Amino acid sequence: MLLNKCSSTREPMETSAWVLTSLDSRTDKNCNGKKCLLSMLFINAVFIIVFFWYENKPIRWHYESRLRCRQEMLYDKPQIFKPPRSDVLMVTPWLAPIIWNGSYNIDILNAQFHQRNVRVGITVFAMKKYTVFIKTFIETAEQFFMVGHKVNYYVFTDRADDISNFTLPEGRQLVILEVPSYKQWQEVSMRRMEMIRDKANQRFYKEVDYLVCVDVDMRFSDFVGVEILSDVFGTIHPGFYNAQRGSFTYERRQKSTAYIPTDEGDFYYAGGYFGGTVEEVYKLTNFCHKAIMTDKHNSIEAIWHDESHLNKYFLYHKPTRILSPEYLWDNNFGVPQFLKRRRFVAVPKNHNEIRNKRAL
Ligand code: 4GW
Ligand code: MN
Repeated sequence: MLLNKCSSTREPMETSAWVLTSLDSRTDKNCNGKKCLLSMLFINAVFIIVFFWYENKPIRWHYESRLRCRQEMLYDKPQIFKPPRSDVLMVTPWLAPIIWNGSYNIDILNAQFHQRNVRVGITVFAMKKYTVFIKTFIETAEQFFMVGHKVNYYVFTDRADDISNFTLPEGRQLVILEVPSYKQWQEVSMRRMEMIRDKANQRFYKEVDYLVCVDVDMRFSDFVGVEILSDVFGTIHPGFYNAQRGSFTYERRQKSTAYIPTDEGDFYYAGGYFGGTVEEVYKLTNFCHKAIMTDKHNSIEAIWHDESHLNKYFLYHKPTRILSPEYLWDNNFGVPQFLKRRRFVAVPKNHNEIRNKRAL
């Protein structure tokens, strides 16, 4: 029936008519066998090409809308016998992931965090002369930090006038928090715990979901995204990633609340990079501040100040995610083979100029 219809149809149906005629011609005694086979092959090829073109066209042309509508994403299947990195430790004995380049798919993570409409606060202290670091810090963060997500920069300072205005895109804002300064630099560093704790309790919990608490004398030089976010995270100090327990510069005097015996400890965490949910950061900073105050009362100051107390906290409240030294690097340590990215790097500072007594 179709054949009849096609035969009587003019140009538009010519191909189908030809196809069906060819199929039919298999029974035709006059049909040349080779010709018949070639036509069959040709038809198959056309079908295959059309099929793949049709299948792939919407993926390439409407990839984004498909992602949105069908929550679909194309990526390589994880391979059970092919870990993405075999040169570094990717999980702790308490099953917290250690974040290295190549160990995660940022598209999957971004989709998850966008679904939750996550807001991230980044706290930074620019007290006294350290306001000079703010410009580079924010400019590089705008390029690399949590790109595409909602971000609040919380800048704690005693010199609000020294902080220039930044034009930030929608969803990102700068909040200047004026706070009192302290005479001693050790106190400036340690009081960060108290100030973060207080603001977490007063306002951060209303404005953001996660907090990232970092040093200001730094620049972003590669992407830092939602892969770092977890209940509570710490960062491996770039000077101690391969050190023995005994050489970690933990507080070793029993008189201090930050004391850690030589046969304990997992990593040496950096004081200048931790974070988590607002609630977890509240718990962490509250713990450290109270410990700092107890030490003060007992006339002892931990060897590396707030960093010593942070290390004590993480020993008994294990982080749920750990950032590799990619997230906190100092070029004075060179560029070892395992370090595929340097995402957040110390800005060299002229200690005399930035820290001299008259400036404080
Ligand atoms: C010595 O004279 C000083 S001043 C040591 C730290 C100082 C300081 C630190 C300061 O005058 N103002 C200030 O805002 N800070 C904050 O504490 C700033 O956010 C800085 O990144 C953080 C830790 O100090 P740091 O970066 O100098 O510490 P390191 O050298 O261990 O990264
Ligand atoms: Mn620093």
